[in-house]
Amino acid sequence: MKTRTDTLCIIHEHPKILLGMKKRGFGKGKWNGFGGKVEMEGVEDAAKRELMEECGLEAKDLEKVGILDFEFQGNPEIIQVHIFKIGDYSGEPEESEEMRPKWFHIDEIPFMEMWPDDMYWMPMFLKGKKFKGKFLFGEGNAILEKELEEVTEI
Ligand code: 6OG
Repeated sequence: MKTRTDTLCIIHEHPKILLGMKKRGFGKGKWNGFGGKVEMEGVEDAAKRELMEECGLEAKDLEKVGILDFEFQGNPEIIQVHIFKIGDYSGEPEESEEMRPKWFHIDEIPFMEMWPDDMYWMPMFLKGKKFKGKFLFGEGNAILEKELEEVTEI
């Protein structure tokens, strides 16, 4: 199995979170945090770069809160997503070619239009917990297997 590393940044300004509607590519039509593939750089630098590219915000303070491994049945590549909470940032969210940002109240997170794993780890994220996990997806992105645990260190 090959592993690819991705980042995912979520801004939590209680009681709202900032998500973006993915307009193209992998996950098109879903609300998600901002992120993408790590290139020739550190994971944190990649997270900052993707946040800037996708919604024009400069992350001032990032905290890694989760690592999730995603496997799709029949695909030999594991996507390891490093999830960051952005505590402080500068700028105003702006639409890009890839994402249309929108604030959601935490009671109105559109889980039905998000990756199906999100409803499991988002409550941990919102409570300020750290977590690690692994999801196996099958046909129609149905979750076939899941492991998710709260951790103290990432
Ligand atoms: P590009 O490859 O388009 O970035 N990502 C996932 N996010 C969630 N919530 N669940 C998943 O379950 C995901 N798989 C990938 C990582 C893809 C973006 O999508 C995230 C990246 O931020 C399967 O550059």
